[in-house]
Order: sequence, then C-alpha cells, then structure tokens
Amino acid sequence: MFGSPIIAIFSVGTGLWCRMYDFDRNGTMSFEEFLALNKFLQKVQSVFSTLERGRGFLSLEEVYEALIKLGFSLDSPAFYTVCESFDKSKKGMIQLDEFISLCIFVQSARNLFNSFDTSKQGRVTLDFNQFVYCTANCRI
Ligand SMILES: [Ca+2]
Repeated sequence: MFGSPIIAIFSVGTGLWCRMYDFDRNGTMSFEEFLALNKFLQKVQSVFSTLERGRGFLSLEEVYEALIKLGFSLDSPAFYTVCESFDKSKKGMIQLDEFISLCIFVQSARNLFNSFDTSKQGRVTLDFNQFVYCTANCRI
C-alpha cells in the first residue's frame, strides 16, 4: 500500500504537483525537481504511516498532528475547510491519497503565499487579479 507514492499522485493531481516542483517554471520536471518532489512525498507518506496505525486512514485530529509534523500550523477555519475539501467520503477519515493531495495543496499554498510575502511579515495584500491567480494556481 505504501510502496509507490509517485504512482498514487499521478492520478490525483498532476497539474498542481508538477507546478509545485517545477522550480524554474519551464513546464517540465528535471531530475533534480523530480527528486525534490519524491523527497516531499516520502516525508508525507512517512508521517501518514506513523499515525495511521494499520487502519488506512487518519482522523482529523491525526491530520492536524501530521500537518504540524510537516511544519504546517493552520487555525481552525483553515484546517477544517482544507479537510472538508479533501475528505471525499465526508466521514472525517483521510486516506493516503487524500492526505497526499491535501499536503500538496497546503505546500503549494505556502509556496505561493511566500512568493507574495516578500517582506516575510506573514501577511500579503492581493488585488483581485492576484487573488484569482493564486486560487487558480492552487486548484488540484
Ligand atoms: Ca522545471
């Protein structure tokens, strides 16, 4: 089940993951970019495996803990909205493919946010076009 994160991700979000690790924005994935993506996926998979305890899914509390381990601290509205949008069954059980998509989304949002937060204040001001650009870039 956990042998092949790359295969899993091809079916869930080709556009976003490719954009996220296409560091030079040339539309293709170099070997170095591929290695960086693979490293991220291995980390995500490893955190999932640590917390799922043989059930094949994480509860929302465990997803929150997993995100902390991955360096993401979201407030309640952000966290529950993200979970709701990636929990296909809407039962509060996040499976590996959903968790990978969720993590890729949060990492992409982080990268995009950082690209606008040039003074590193933790805040950005966006006009409508920039907002549309951001939301379109974060779609899976
Ligand atoms: Ca590239």
